[in-house]
Amino acid sequence: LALGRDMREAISHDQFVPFYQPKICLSSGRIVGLEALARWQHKDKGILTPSVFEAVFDDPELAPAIGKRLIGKIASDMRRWLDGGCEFGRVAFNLSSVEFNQPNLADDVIRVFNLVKVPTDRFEVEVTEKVLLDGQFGLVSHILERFHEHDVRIALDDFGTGYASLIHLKRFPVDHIKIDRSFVADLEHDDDNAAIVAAVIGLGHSLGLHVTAEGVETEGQALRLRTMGCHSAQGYFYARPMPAAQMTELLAAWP
Ligand code: G
Ligand code: G
Ligand code: NA
Ligand code: MN
Repeated sequence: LALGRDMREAISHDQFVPFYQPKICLSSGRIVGLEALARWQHKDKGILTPSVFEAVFDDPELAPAIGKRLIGKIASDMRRWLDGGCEFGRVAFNLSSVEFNQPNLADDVIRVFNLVKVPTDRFEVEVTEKVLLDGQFGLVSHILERFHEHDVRIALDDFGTGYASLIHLKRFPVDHIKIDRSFVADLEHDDDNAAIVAAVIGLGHSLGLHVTAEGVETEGQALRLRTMGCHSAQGYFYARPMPAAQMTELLAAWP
């Protein structure tokens, strides 16, 4: 990966931080979890989204190091929330394909959780179908099983956009499917999207999986999803991804 000076500095000065977006239970309205999303705290340009640095998550040298440092920060934020009596549910973090080239990934990450004394069942790993397909089957399933043994939940992200091989739901220890936001957009006016969302929710129910809708931007979408039996929702309608300090305030103020 050819890096500009800015990016090299971002890595050496550890300028990547987790932002958090809440996930809301559609029947109770409560926050049941958060997704951690990486941001670059640029010295002049302010907060930058992965659109300008996503390539680092595909780099075999950089991704493991940056990923682990982010996970360390996530675990510390959670420790602080636990100490403050702040209920946040479960926190999900994303892992890319190249991060799965590390046979000890799960054990390394779990060691970090243990170090800060945050229970492992407070975490969730989000992977896309790309991760399941790119990686060596034996290695990826070993790592996911290892997480799973420690009650770290496994979510299949962007569900429906990849190869939609339902076989993934059988071959890997998936607990949770996240319906991609492209199907949630226009849910109220596009019958095809509504049919796809309904089918995925039905699939989730049949297989005993938790189902989250991503990219919920309107109250209409949220109501429709609730009627359809979707468990939880995430999106701008509720909140945008925000820094840990702001999330502390949101958690305290949420009804
Ligand atoms: O956060 P949005 O806010 O812009 O995220 C864009 C993309 O970057 C998403 O597909 C998300 O999965 C990915 N992403 C965000 N944070 C991380 C991270 O910490 N690790 C990995 N591997 N991907 C991430
Ligand atoms: O990991 P994943 O690809 O699912 O990352 C989620 C992405 O979706 C992030 O870039 C996040 O900032 C973005 N996002 C979260 N909520 C919404 C939303 O309501 N609308 C849109 N357009 N994007 C969202
Ligand atoms: Na994700
Ligand atoms: Mn997604």
